Amino acid sequence: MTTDTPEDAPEGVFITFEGGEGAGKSTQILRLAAHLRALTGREVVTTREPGGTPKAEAIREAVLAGVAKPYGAFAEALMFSAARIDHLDHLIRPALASGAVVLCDRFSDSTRAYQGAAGGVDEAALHALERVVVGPTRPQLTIILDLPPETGLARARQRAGDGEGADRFEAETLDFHQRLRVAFGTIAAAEPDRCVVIDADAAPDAVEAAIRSAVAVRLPDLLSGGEKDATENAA
Ligand code: T5A
Repeated sequence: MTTDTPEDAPEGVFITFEGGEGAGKSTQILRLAAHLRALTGREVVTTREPGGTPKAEAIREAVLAGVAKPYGAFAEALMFSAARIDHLDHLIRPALASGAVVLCDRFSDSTRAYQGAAGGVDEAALHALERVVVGPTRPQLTIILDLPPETGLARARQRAGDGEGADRFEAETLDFHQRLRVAFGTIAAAEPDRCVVIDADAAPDAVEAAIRSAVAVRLPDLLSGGEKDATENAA
């Protein structure tokens, strides 16, 4: 597989969305994708973790059903990593190499937060794992949707409907979800150039507006390049 960008294609842009359960990531990814397509004319690929490819989706089904839980949080980190390797090799890197904008619902910060800070796996071990699995394919921008875990869990429950039970991580204690929130805040504070925290405890339109502003500020070339392309196309 080649990771070279074809000469006539713009550089790929990798944006990840992170946060606790029911933070609104899926909702906002679709909105940002539509906005970027309309504004830039670029190919925008939306995807998720765990998942995004058939093999990674198979791992998703198993992990969220709790299959790896008895083996402990490090084993779960390995499962998420196996899914991530396939996702990177077969979807994310090829899309970036073709010049697409890739919007990914969760990525390696979720492993740091869920299996690391909240799950108790040694930070150094996860750091080494991330270095091997992710390599140089790091997001240019990570949007962290922040809200009280009680609100996010209530949203997730409402969406799932009364008939369905919580998945492997939704079923964790409130304390676990509070540790997650702190963990995402710590990640953002440690990498302020990459991460932006958005208040997700607001109406969807307000969250969308805040995300658009963050993208405009953090990735000005993405939007100005799009306007230039649109002008060129119109000429
Ligand atoms: N995981 C994942 C790990 O432990 N380690 C890892 O390395 C990785 C990659 C994935 C699980 O795997 C764990 C984390 C997760 O527990 P999932 O089902 O994909 O499982 O879980 P989430 O990513 O949390 O996805 P959710 O679908 O639960 O949440 P979203 O995508 O953040 O929220 P969304 O957009 O689906 O919205 C949820 C509901 O709220 C409403 C929506 O309409 C929807 O009904 N909503 C709002 N309501 C009010 N105000 C707003 N602003 C709203 N925005 C959305």
